[in-house]
Amino acid sequence: MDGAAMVTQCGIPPGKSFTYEYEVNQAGTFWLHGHYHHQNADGLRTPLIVHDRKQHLYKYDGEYVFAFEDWYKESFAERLALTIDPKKSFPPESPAPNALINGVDGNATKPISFKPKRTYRIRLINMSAAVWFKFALPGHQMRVIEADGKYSVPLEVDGVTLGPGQRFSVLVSALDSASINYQYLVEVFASFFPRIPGESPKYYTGIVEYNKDASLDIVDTISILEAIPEDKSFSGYTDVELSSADRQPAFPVDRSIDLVLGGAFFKNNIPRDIVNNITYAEPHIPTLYSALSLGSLAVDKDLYGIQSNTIVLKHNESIELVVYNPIRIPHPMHLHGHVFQLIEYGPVDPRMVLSENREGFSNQTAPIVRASEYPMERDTVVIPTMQYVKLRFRADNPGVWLFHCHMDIHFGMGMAMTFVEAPDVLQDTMVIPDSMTQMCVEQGIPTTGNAAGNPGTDLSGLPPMPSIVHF
Ligand SMILES: [Cu+2]
Repeated sequence: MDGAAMVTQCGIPPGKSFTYEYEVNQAGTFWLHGHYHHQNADGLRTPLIVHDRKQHLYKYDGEYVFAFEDWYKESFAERLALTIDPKKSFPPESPAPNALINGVDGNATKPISFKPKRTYRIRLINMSAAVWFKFALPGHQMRVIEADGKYSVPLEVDGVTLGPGQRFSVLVSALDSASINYQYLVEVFASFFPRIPGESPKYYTGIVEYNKDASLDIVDTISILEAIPEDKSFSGYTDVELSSADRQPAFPVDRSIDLVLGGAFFKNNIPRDIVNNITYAEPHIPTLYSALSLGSLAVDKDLYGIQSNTIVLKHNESIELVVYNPIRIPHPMHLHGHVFQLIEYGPVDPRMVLSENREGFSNQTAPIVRASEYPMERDTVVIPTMQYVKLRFRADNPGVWLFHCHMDIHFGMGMAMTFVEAPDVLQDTMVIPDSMTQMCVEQGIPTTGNAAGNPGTDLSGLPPMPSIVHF
C-alpha cells in the first residue's frame, strides 16, 4: 500500500479509484502525494497527520499545521523540458518559485491564535518539489520534538530548516501576556537559484494573534531568518544534534553499502542523475510483483532490471548506507518503508569530486560529526554538498522500497534505487488484493515475471542499459 507507481503497484488508471487499506501504527506528521512522474510537483499532495490514540509523549494545548509548497508559473513538464534540452545551457536559468503555506500565498495566511501560557505544537511539512524552507517565531521559545514521524528529545532552537520531504514538530510556549501580537517568519530558498534580492530567497510573514486589538511586534525578518543555521551545505542545523526519544542505541552493522550520488550526460547529451553510475528507469512490471513471482530467483538483483538499481536485503539484516554527495547540490534522500538512524556526517574524499566542482570547496572540508548515544531516526535526510552521511536501519519490514531524492526533478532524472527486502519472507506472507492487480490488468501491465515481464531469467524486451558519455 506504499503507492509508488511501478515499484509496489500500477498507478490508479484515469477515471478509476482504489482504496488503500493499511494499519496505522506510527503517530506523527506525514504527507501523501502522487508517486507517478511529476504529479507531486504539480500539486497532488496534502498533509497527513496521525494522532496518538494514547496521550502524546509531549503535552500541548493546541496545534497548527504549516504545509509549505513551491509554486511556479510553469508546469513541471515545462521545467523538466528546459532542464534536459541539450540545446540549452546546463544548468538552465530557472526562475525561483513563490511559496504557498497551506495552499495560499505565503503572505496571505490567516493569523494563528495563541492564548497566554499555553503550549502549542506546530507541525511543519516541506511538501515542495525542489526547495528548502525555514521557519521562525521570534520572541518565543521553540523546541523540536518530532522529525518525520519520530519523537526526539526536546531540542531548543531559534528556528528550523526543512529540505523537500522533511517534517518537524516544534513545541512553542505562549507568552504570559496577551498585550502584543507577533510575527512568524518563513523563508524559501535553494542552492541552485542565484541570490537575487526579492527573487531568491523570498521571505514571508504571518501573524500570531494573542489579542485582536494588540499591536504587532514588527521584526527584522531577513536578519532573523538568515541567522538560523543553514551552513554552506544547506543541511539545516545538524540532524545529529537530535536524540531519539525511544532511546534506541545505534544498530550494529551486518552489511555496509556505499551509494554515490551524481549526475552524468548520456547519449545525445541528455543529462541524467545517477546512484552508483545507474540512472533509474521503471521496470515493465512493478518490482513487488517480480519479487513475489520469481520464486527462488527473487534474490537475483539483475532480474529486477539493471535500471531499477536494485539491492536485495536479507530479512533482519542490519544495514548501514554510506551516502556520498560529491556534487554541488544537496540532495534530500527519502527511504520508503523505514526510518533510519542518522549516524555520522563527514567530508567526501576529494578524489570523488569532479575537478570543476572542487573549486571553492577544497578549503572547506566539513568536520566529521557523529550521532548522540541515541541517534535520531527519520525518513528523509539532506546529504549536504561534498559530504557523506551514514544511515542505519534494520531490514525488518519485508517489501520493496524506493530510496530516492525528494527533489522531483532529480527523481525524474533518475536519482533513485530500489531495495528488495526479504523476498523469501514476502513470498510466504504477502497476498496482493485482486483490486490492486486489476489496475495492472486494465492498463495491460504484466503482474508476473522479471522486470521485462518474462518468466525466469529472460530479460529480452528491456531496453539496454544506457551508457554514460561523460560526467
Ligand atoms: Cu537531488
